[in-house]
Amino acid sequence: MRSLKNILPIVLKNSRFDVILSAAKNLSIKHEILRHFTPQNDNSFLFFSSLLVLFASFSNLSGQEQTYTTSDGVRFKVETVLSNLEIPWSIAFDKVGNLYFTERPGRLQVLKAGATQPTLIADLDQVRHRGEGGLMGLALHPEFESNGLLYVSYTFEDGGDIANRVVRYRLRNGALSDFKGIGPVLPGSSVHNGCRIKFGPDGKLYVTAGDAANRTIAQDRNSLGGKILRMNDDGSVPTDNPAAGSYIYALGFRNPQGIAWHPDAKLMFETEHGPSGFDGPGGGDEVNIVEAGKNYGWPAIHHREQREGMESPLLEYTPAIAPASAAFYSGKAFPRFKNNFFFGCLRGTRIQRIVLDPENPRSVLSEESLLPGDYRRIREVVVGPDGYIYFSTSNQDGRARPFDNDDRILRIVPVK
Ligand SMILES: [Ca+2]
Repeated sequence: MRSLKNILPIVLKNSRFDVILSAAKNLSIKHEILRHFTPQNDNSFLFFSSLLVLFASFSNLSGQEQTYTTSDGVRFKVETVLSNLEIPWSIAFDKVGNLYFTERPGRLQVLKAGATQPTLIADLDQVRHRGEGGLMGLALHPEFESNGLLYVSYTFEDGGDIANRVVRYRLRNGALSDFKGIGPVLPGSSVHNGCRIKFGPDGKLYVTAGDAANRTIAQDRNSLGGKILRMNDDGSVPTDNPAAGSYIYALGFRNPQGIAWHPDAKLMFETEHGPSGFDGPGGGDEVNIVEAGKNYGWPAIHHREQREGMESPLLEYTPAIAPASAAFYSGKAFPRFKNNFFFGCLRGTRIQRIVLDPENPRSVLSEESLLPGDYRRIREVVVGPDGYIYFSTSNQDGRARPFDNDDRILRIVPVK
């Protein structure tokens, strides 16, 4: 149950029915509000809803947060880790539990293990934060604890052009040094910048590149837009990539925002946004299993369309839910989540949980929506070394009404 502390200021500051109803989403009083009042600005509504919130809160004086239960009986609650952030885009943990994160305007911060407030590492002034672009991806080198190598991806102005790139720094004593561009400069735009970066189980760096709102480049093997790229940790082309001398690992993507590997099968799962009207019929958000050299169709095929030589998605969502991340569960805190696939949804305002067949990870057994609407736009989802599921909100991006303490990084923790 959302606490009085969170709800009451919203009730007292807003006379708008939809705002109060949204704040009261998890409370049993929501039904009471709907039963007694119709959507109009009226003082009696404000007064009575305040009383109802007070009443509901008194029944929860223990201070416990709401307990949620999944369809298969897993009980959990949500804790706030950090508040008052601005579009936290990527989260990465080191092995001792320090939580590094990017904020799209350009900040790189760390929440040290055991701390309650983050420490600013850098505010990257070369980042161009406009539209959907800005400081996005973050990855720690597999040997980060010994070499301090840290990778970020961001939008910047390359001459007169908008572009994206991956860069590497060395983090030592809390400060960045040894700047190095990693791999090629990538197409950019105010939208569809890709920019998710992660090290795969093979130790290679994978980089998602969007179509930069120029859909034809996704099928053009001479462009790096609309691709998933694979590179060595120093930015060079691996000798075992699908095509000799090329960064391209797979092609035909519109705006891939999440990649993660199945812990046992080592298959790469990817989430991406489908067309949004100007470049095709709406919806068509995708989850794909991405394999070397394959073509995922954009823009030649979309939604569930099929074509020889192209891959149709494993899962497809219409209307759009705007999947924004990808994570596999491999922690100990939630045994029932083992090898489940999770991703945050912006427009879909939830975390989607995909249960795969343990005998065949290419087969979906079931899926369910967690926390629908409760935190509005959800972007990053990451499993921490403690086994808790960390996620970020994206309500300061101009596309939602933020809660008072947005944006936030939160975590899903088990309840016995
Ligand atoms: Ca596709």
